[in-house]
Amino acid sequence: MFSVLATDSQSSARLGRMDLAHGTVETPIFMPVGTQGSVKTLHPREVEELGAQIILGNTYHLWLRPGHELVRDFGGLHKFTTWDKPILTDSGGFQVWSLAKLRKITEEGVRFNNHLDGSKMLLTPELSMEIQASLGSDIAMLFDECPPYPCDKDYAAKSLALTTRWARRCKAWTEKHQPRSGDGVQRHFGIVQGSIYADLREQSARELVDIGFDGYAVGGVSVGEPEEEMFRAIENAVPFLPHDKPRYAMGLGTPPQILEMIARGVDMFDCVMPTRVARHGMAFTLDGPIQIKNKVHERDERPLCETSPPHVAPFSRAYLRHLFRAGEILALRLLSYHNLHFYLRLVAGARQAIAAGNFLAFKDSFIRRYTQTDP
Ligand code: PRF
Repeated sequence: MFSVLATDSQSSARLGRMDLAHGTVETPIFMPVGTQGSVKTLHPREVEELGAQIILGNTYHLWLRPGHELVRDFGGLHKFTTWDKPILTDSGGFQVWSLAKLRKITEEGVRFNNHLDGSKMLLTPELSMEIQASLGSDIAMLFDECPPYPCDKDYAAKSLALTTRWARRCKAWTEKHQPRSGDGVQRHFGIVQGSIYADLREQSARELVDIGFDGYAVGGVSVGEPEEEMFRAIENAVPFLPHDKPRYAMGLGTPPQILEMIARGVDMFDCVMPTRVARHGMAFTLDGPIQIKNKVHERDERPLCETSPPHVAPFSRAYLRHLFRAGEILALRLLSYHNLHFYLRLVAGARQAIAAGNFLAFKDSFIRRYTQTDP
């Protein structure tokens, strides 16, 4: 399902190809987030046009509304949304943690009051896999606990032991039910936890690899820890993950962080950042992010960025600023489109550089320009 096509001689970066039920994905890849079955503000054809190869959906949200059985009865998430390329679904534990009220973790699963109507619910490893099977995603994530930061070692160790026991239950469920995605099989990725503790990250990775999954994610990162801790968490997990399986860093990051993670051997990323900040007027450029609502752009004739896609390039910063200030929906759409294009172009550039054998030079020159402040 995954082949490494080239490895960088100066870093751990790799170029790969993932063959999934709904198509092929080239790695390193960025996955736009479509939590509710929609990449916010964009038409699925626009997301395709941007060159997105795989998007993300969320078990928690789609389970609560409209319900996984309804989606299943419509032929799965691909048919329901009209997105016919690969989809990865997150397992729900992390979203329960960040959105629901009165959560309680037990051996059985997570009990919580849902954030829509407050009703009491229980999400278990088996139910998470059942929901993801009904959604028919190409890749389903295992049900894990993402410990908060900071987190003492005792809690992190107990939490990771629970994540491993839940991983075994997820594996048992998928072996019994053999979930499918369209005409193919659904793939399942384990999630390495262990907070900031090197030995716990190693233990988590080894235990998951021992159970055996199609790919491995590093979770519990980008939860408020300093950036060096985040890089270290990846460095502590990657050596214990198989070379021939995809690696996914969940829920990050800034453009420089993505390149740093690729250099550390990560193949897949997802993040709400490009679309979320777009809706607040922030646009990514090769010279770093800009806030389009700022007065400096009032008479700025330039496009957002010299790499803006054809749909966005003709608009001046002044016009985009005006749209934001006037509360026009087009502003949110254009910045979302631009920012996703920026992220997808970034990983495409990384792939090209790995293939050409100059990834580190590409990374360093991108970061140098991106972080340079005006003289
Ligand atoms: N686990 C799951 N989803 C996630 C995370 C995690 O640890 C994170 C943490 N960065 C984002 N999304 N299941």
